[in-house]
Amino acid sequence: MSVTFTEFYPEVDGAFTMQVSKMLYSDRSPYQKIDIVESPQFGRVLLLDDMVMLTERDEFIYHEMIAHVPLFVHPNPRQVLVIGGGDGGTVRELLRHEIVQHVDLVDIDEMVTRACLKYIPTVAGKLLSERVECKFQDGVKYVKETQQRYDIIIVDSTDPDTVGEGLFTRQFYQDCYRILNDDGILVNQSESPAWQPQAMKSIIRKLKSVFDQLYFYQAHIPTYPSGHWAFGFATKKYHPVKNFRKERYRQLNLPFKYYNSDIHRAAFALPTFFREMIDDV
Ligand code: AG3
Repeated sequence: MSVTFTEFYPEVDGAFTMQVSKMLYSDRSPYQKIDIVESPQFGRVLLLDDMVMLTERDEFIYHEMIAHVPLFVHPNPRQVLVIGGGDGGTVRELLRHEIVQHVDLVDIDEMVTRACLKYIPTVAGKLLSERVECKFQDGVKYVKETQQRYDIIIVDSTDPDTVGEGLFTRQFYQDCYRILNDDGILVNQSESPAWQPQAMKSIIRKLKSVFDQLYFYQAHIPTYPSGHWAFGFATKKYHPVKNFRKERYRQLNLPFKYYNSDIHRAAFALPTFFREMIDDV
């Protein structure tokens, strides 16, 4: 007998199925259903409301791309805010840069972090670092009320039709703009341009109306819907490619598995249908 997990993709009436060898954790928080399973091919897998958030096999792609792209553009990224990202993967990548002094992680669901620390420590372990403060509260409220200022904000959320809904609103982006320094950068996970054009367009419209400059970049993440994934790169000042910090990149010489200087540039080269979506809005 074989046990499987299936994520359904309502946008395309399709699905992705993987074999599961063990159920490690299953619970319901006040916000969502949380499962961690083990799969022979994908390693440990975090599911929220039956959607794949990460697999040990390919999480490096998403986490390297959401973290290193803005970090290698900002000249002096000292204070970083992560909204969502309670699994810790984004924080792990951020901390590889010594220049980052402090990371605030604001995630509404402490149970996700507890479960990941226990069952996926390869991803979550760095949340215990001294350079990190975890604040388990609503990110929407946090950005509205905080007096802190940040160089970079990374929105590492779930899909828009979940507990993460508020992280896709114009008001939220406005509050992020307010708490970013004058040369700040916001990066957010922006769903799949291939299969979620409506969600994508709504993100484009709102970010465009708030930020001075807006760009998108993409990565290939096999275990997310369609595998074609986008990130918004909204800035007050810097250009994602012209302001790439080549020197710091060379000096740090970090071993990456997906990210590199060619990918940094190439990720901003978009297919025509995606470019048109951005231009048309
Ligand atoms: N956050 C984005 C996951 C979106 C995946 N959507 C889906 N499977 N329907 C990932 C969190 C990792 N830190």
